[in-house]
Amino acid sequence: MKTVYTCFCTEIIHEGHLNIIHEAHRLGKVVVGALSDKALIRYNKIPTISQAERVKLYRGLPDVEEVVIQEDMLYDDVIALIHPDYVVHGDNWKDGPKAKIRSHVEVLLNAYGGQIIDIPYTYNENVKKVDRQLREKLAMPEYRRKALRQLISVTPIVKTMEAHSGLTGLIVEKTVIEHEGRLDQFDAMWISSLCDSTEKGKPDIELVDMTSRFRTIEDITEVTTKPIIFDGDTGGLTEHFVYTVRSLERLGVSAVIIEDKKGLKKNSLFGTEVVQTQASIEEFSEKIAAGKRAQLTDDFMIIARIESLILEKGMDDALERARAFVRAGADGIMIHSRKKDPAEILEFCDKFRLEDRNTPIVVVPSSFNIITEAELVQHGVNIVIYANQLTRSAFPAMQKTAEDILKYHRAKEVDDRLLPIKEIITLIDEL
Ligand code: SPV
Ligand code: MG
Repeated sequence: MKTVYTCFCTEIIHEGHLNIIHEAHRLGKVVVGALSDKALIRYNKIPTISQAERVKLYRGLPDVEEVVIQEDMLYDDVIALIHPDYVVHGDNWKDGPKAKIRSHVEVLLNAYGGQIIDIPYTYNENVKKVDRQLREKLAMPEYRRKALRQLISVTPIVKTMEAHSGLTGLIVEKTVIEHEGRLDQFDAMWISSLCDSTEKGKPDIELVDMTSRFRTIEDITEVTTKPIIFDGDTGGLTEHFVYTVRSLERLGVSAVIIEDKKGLKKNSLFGTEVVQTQASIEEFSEKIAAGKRAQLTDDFMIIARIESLILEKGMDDALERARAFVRAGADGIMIHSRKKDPAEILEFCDKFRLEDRNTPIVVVPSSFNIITEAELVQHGVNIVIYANQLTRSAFPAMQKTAEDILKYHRAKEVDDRLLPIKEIITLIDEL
C-alpha cells in the first residue's frame, strides 16, 4: 500500500480539496498534513480557527487515514517523517511564489524515488467564494488587530513596511520574493506620520488631523489584510489620546506608537537642528497609562517611543525612560536614533534586554540602514520598520518623469520606465 501525502492550510473545505483527497485515495493511503499555526502565521496566513480545530476538520473527511502536523512550509519535516510515495497538490503551485515550494519538494522526493502528482486545480464560483471569504475574514478588525501579537510570538523579527495609501498598502500586502530558497514578504504595515503628511504635501508636525489619518487607515484596510502599526506622533493631549486608542482598536489597528515629545512636534530626523521638547517621564507615563485604561481589547498594543538619543540626552536617560514606560503599561519600546552608525541603538537594546527579556523592542533603521535584520534579531529586536522607503523611491521617479516630459515636449522618452498601460489598468483586482 502506497502512502500519499497532501498538505492543507484551509479552514473551509470545498470541492477542490475533496477532489484532491479523492485522487489521492486512488493512489494509496491518504495522509493529510495540517500546516501548523506557527508556519501559517510565519507566512501571513494568520489562522482564524485553531490548529486543533483544523486537525479535527481534516480527520472528519472521507478517505483520510491520518492527519499529521506539518511545521515546515517547505515540507522537510513531514517528508523526513513519513517518506510518502506521492505528494499530491493542486497544479496551481506550478506558478508564482509557490513554485519554489514545489521544486523543493521535488528534490526531497527524488532523493528516494517519491513522486509529485499535480491535480488540475478546481476553480469554480463556489471555490472562488470560499477563497474570498477566507481572505476577507483576515481583513476583519478582530482578526487583523491580534495578528501583530501572533507574529511577534512566532517570527524572529516582524518586518514592517510603510504604507500611506491603498496602492502602497497593496504593494506591502502582495510583494513576495523568492531568494536563496526562501519565500519572503513583509509582515506588517507602518502608517508613518512623515509619509502620510508628505503624501498630502504637508509638513510632519501633527498638522494632518486624526480624521484624515483615520481615512488613510481605512483606504489601506479596505484592500489589505496585514496588521497595522500606526504612528501616533506624540499622541496629542492625554484627553484626546484615549479616544484615539478606541478609534484605532475599532479600525482593526494592532498597535500605536507614541513618542515622548510635547509641544510642536517636528520629525525626529531633524534631531537637535530644530527645537523639540521631550515630555517628562511622569507626564508621558500618565499618557500611556490612560491609553491602557481606555483600551477595550487585549490585542491592542501601545508602544512607547523614546527620543532621548535623537535629542542627545544620553543612554541612561533612554534606559530610565524605557523602564518607566514599561511600568506605566507600555506593550513595547521603540528606540530611535539618527546616527548612521547603529552602535547606540545596539547598546540600548543590549542593556535593555539584560533587564527586560520580554517587552518587544521596535527600531526604525532609516539612518543606520547598514544594519541587517539578522543582526537586529541578535540584539533582541522584535519589530523592524522601514518607515519611508516607498515614498522616497516614488518621489524621485515621479519628479524625473515630470522633468523629462517638460524637456522633450512629449511622453515617448519616459515610456520605457513606466508601467505598461495594460498593466496599470489591470493592476487592481475587481471583486
Ligand atoms: C515616521 O515615519 O513618521 C516616523 C519615523 O515617525 S521618523 O521619520 O524617523 O521619525
Ligand atoms: Mg512620525
